[in-house]
Amino acid sequence: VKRNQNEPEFQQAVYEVLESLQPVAERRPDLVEAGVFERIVEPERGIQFRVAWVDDNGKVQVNRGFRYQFNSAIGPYKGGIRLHPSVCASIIKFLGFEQIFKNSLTGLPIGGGKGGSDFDPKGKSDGEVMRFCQAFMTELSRHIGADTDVPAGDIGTGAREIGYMFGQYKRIRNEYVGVLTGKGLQWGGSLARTEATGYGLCYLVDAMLKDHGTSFEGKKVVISGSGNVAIYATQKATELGAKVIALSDSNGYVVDENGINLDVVKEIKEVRRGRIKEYVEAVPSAKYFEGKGIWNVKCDIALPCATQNEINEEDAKALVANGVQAVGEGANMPSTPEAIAVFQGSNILFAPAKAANAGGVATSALEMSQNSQRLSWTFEEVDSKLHQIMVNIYHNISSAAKEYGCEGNLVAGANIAGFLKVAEAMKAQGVM
Ligand code: AKG
Repeated sequence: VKRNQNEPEFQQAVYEVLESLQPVAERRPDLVEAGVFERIVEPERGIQFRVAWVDDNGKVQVNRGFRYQFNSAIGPYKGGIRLHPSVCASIIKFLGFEQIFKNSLTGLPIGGGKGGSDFDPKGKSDGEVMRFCQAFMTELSRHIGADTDVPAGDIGTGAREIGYMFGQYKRIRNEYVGVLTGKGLQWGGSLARTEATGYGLCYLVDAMLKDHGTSFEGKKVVISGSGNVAIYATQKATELGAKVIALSDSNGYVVDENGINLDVVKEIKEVRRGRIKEYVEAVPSAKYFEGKGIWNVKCDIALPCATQNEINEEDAKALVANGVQAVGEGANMPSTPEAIAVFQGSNILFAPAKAANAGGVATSALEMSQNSQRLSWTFEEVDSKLHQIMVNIYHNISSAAKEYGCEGNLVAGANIAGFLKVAEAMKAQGVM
């Protein structure tokens, strides 16, 4: 604890995991003896570096870059790059730590890592974004590789940023390899990667609902965020028979009781790079509300897809009071520990992020496989593998919870199932 005093997000993530691993420590003294619990909370390597670039006015700008290579016991480090002004060591370490368990749950051979920078792409020109990405990759390229560490997108890093980073890696290393995922379809990307996190979230929540004799059919859904995860969760939930009635961004939220029109959202977010309040210009019957408050909108299913700690205790109580039946986390760690306690004390179905949003990284691993084969699979092939992976994750975490005496607690189930695979590998590979 002393070691990470100024890292509250990282401590929060570690506490949650270690708490649920208590029954594993009791049943597996061999893992305790192998020091797995102490070792897994310490990143194998953390890199912090200066990213200097020149803005459109000719002024030198300096940002801070990070890559935490957390755990490589079951495969090359894998995880996204977050570009957001809030990025600091604590946030990248919490994300990298969570990534270990999430990646393990996919059943695919990927270790855990995460990177980012406090650079804010909002309001920057294409040229500025390109110069930043090139400067960022100039340093990062020394530390990553197709068999070493394979970054991808996250908040603030989409197809455009991955393109500039891939171009710079190729220029520096003179290698055309699958060193990043989330690439464009013409240059090594996988079909369905864009949709994967949002689709995967709905596939897992659907499996959870079905296991409890219900489904998305006829349900009202509130989704926070309006980025990639939120957009494709909206699409899949709608396809599965639900009506998505609200989306948000960091300024406010929009409520459309007729069901969100995704074409309008895609035009705003993907083409104009605008704000969600612009939705009401195209759909005047919808309402826009400034500020936080989306969790007061009455719904059957809530899918937080914005960012960490976006649902606090009060928000969770409001959701429960309004009769929410299920919550599935599309963002990383969107519920505070107090909010999770409210959900777990209320008998609602709760799917934690490590399991629920694993579809993105799972499909990234499928992109890596296609790159290694130098082949591209069809959309249907990738989507059906993704679907199967998400259903398997649900059943694995649900069984792990049962086996370790906490039936129905999917937070514990995800942590236990994700941990065991990595822990066995760490023990087998010796102390390091
Ligand atoms: C996440 O799952 O949060 C990621 O950052 C995964 C990104 C990827 O490697 O596809």
